[in-house]
Amino acid sequence: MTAFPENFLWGTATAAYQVEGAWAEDGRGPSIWDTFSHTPGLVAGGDTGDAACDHYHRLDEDLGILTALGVGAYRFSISWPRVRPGGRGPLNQAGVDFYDRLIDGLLARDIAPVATLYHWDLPQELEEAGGWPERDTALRFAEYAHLMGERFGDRVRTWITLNEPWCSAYLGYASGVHAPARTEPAAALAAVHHLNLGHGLAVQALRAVADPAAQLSVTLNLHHVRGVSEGDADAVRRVDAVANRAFLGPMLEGAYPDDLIADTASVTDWSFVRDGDTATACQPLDMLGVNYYNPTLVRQWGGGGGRQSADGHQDGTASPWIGCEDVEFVRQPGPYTEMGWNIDESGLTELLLRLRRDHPDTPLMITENGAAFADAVDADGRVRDERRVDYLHRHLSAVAEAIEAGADVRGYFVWSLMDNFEWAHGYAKRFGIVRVDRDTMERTWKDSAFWYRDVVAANALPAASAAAGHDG
Ligand code: PNW
Repeated sequence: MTAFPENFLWGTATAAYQVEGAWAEDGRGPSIWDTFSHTPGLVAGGDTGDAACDHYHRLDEDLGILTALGVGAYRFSISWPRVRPGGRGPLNQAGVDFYDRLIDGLLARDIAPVATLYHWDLPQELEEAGGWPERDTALRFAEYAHLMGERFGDRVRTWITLNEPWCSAYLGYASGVHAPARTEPAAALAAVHHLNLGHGLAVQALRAVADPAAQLSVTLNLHHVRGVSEGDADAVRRVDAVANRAFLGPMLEGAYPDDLIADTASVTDWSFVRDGDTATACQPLDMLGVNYYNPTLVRQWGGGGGRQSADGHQDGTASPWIGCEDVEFVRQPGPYTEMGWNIDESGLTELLLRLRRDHPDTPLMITENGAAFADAVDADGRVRDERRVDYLHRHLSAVAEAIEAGADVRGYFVWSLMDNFEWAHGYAKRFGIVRVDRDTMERTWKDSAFWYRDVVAANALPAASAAAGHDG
């Protein structure tokens, strides 16, 4: 038995576009992900989020699942284009009503709502005005944060401004594998800045209107970067700068790292950063959200015959790794999940301890961790996902180890409550602890859901030998 601290917050996570569906109902406007998924060839299998998991219409059933899991918190995101179509102008009351029902439903069941304001679904009209590379998007985001704080700030006590701005900026605007599918490195760095600025402005807006006891936070997909050998320290430094310190610097320390500015000098002069912006980005935070899936392994590119961009981008397609042209991303030893991501929980312990060292006053929360597997379904419908149980067990042990060593980790959210729209991979990649039948939308608890319910109830991990336990 590995016990967790008293009051440790156990939860599951989802995001609006990945689960809600109802993409054109009740006044919702289009987002960049509707545009992306409706463009042939961009999402595997031609999948879209039009119906997703139909969560919009199955709210009560899904609240029932959360209740039965016994979780203390549920992390969801508010769809900006559902509550404020177009990103400007009046609120869409029907959209607001949906989140009222969700929040009130959670509170009635003693489940704390953890609301993410931006999980990648930028209103399409704001992209047409330039998107995150434009400063105006940060200002519109702050307005939206203010409006949400006014509506829900009496009941939501934990807010997350942005989910994984790394993905929004670099996958959206540099490699183009996410919406809005642009491949413009300079624009991606401008997006980095306006996401940082938007975060700071949103925190200010929420502080002004939300419950004074509210916990304000941001979720980053920090990369735990390792070099193949000691000689690869500069490669590690570059990747750490563009992936981690590009956000941690302004948000937690009020400045961009000098090495990041230098490494990217051939791409941009950073003139979009105005006086006072990084001070605005650096608002006191009550918590830092960390999403962790796997570590990153790099080495100095030594091929001599040319440069290599990034993992999966050796074929001349655009890289998300700006300023890392001399870095080679090394395929790591397995085992792997269905995403091709290697399973190595030691990176999570090390990452949490690095954060404790560098930012000792900032409490941490694991806002996502989980794994995609092609789960086998028995004839009787039982889903034996022992690899997911093993993955979760390993990573929770890694969290416990970090806590033991002094990291202030307040909670853990499994990604994901249910199988959902896995962005450019569509529905083929299943991260849920609850299975969703794509034809009937029926929800079925996987073995991992029963296992997680028991972990939550015990506030402790079972001994490793019992890791694959389940209900009959
Ligand atoms: C995160 N990468 O996305 C998101 O927050 C979730 O919405 C998503 O479903 C989950 O992780 C699983 O992918 C990521 O390429 C997407 O490094 C891509 C990357 C990382 C995180």
